[in-house]
Amino acid sequence: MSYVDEVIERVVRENPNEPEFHQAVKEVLESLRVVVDANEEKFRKDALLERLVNPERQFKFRVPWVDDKGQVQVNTGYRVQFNSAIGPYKGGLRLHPSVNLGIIKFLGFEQIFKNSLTGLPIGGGKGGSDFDPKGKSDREVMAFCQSFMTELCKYIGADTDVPAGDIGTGAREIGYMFGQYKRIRGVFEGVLTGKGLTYGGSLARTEATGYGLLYITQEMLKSKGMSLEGKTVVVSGAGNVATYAIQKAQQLGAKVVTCSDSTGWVYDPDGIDVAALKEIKEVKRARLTEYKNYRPNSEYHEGKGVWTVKADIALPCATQNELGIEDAETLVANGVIAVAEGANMPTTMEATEYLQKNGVFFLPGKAANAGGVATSALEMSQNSERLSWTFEEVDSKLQGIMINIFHNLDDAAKKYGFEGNYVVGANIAGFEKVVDAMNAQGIV
Ligand code: NDP
Ligand code: 2IT
Repeated sequence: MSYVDEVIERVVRENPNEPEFHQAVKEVLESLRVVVDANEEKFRKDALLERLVNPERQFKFRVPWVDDKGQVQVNTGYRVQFNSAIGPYKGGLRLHPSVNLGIIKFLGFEQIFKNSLTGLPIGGGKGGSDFDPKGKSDREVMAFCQSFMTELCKYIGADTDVPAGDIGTGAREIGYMFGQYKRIRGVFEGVLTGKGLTYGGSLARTEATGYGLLYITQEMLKSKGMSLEGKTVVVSGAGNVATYAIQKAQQLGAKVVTCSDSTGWVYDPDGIDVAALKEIKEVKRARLTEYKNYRPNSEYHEGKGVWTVKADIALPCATQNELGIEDAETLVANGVIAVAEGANMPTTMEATEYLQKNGVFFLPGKAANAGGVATSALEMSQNSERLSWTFEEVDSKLQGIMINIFHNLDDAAKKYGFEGNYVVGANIAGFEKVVDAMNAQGIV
């Protein structure tokens, strides 16, 4: 059996009930076959892949807090410090009822390669909790965040591990967590990114993931002699990534006709109104059912459906495995040109392969959504030098980073004989730097 197959089998055996983690590992290791097979004995002797798929350490902890009725609630907190070969652990905190260790491990594993692709010195990590911020009062969210940080603060620090936002963790949650960290540890340092602008946050971090997604999509289209101008785009999600992806797509001349949340989706033939979306989601924290009040010409539908709308470009920006084989078939039948992942692993492996086989340009999340973490790393730089850069300065660095990422994937894919396969390109390009650093640092 090949070394890659042995390691995949071992991951499945040793990490039962973690299907998302298995999926992420399989996707990466399948792509690396061409690199590993060429030097199999050395990789096997060094147990390089076993070291890559086993987190350096992981924490699981109790998070007790008191709700508004005086009832004590208990959630579970996680932080997985996956790989620090190229820098301090870096990655978001997800607050969603579906969170479990397997989900955090899949996200942490992806983060290793994503962070490497940014070209910046950040290792891979991820954390979160099964706490659901939806429907909670501000006081309840604060109580949870303070309790969560009371434990997490023992394991993180500006030079050790720097968490940030993800699903359910936005500016409000980061603020409460930062306040508690500072109170307990007594240091004002860049221990979290995505901070408010008055206490060390970076301009353009809020926009960065969505903007970066469009910068790399634009660069890919440019390499094919195309552009976003005049294209119809379907987006899923209505959170941080989706909102700013829609905004930048519109600025670049495309028309975005859909968005969605976990209960339903919106079709707006005139193009999504970003101001309305922000007011509903960022200010009112309400459901998309409200969108029709702002745009009478739009349609609201319960359940899933954005991939049934005919479009040139599809941008999944909600959550993992939200675009399956049937969705891929519909998109292809409707003539989609490109799919770029704003979310982490939103496309199933079967759907990805189908899209690629049918000539759809496919940009994987670890490259396409890397603008968020890249800008987090720029926030860390600003915190270290105790300066704040202008919006234009950060945004132009972000553009440069995304353009570079595209060419790195493209070159890596070509070099190994997989021209146009950006999944293979991303995994190999991300892996090469991490492996080089791991080899240089010995068996640790
Ligand atoms: P938000 O919490 O801001 O928004 C998430 C959106 O996705 C909401 O509209 C939410 O709907 C929807 N959603 C979440 N879970 C589900 C689900 N299980 N089923 C259907 N819809 C769902 O999160 P972000 O925008 O920050 O994150 C979106 C994706 O992008 C995630 O995969 C995240 O890991 C990834 N990402 C985020 C980055 C960032 O900087 N924030 C950076 C890189 C990747 P509802 O409100 O109804 O739950
Ligand atoms: O998935 C991701 O890259 C994020 N949620 C952002 C991580 C970060 O540290 O900014």
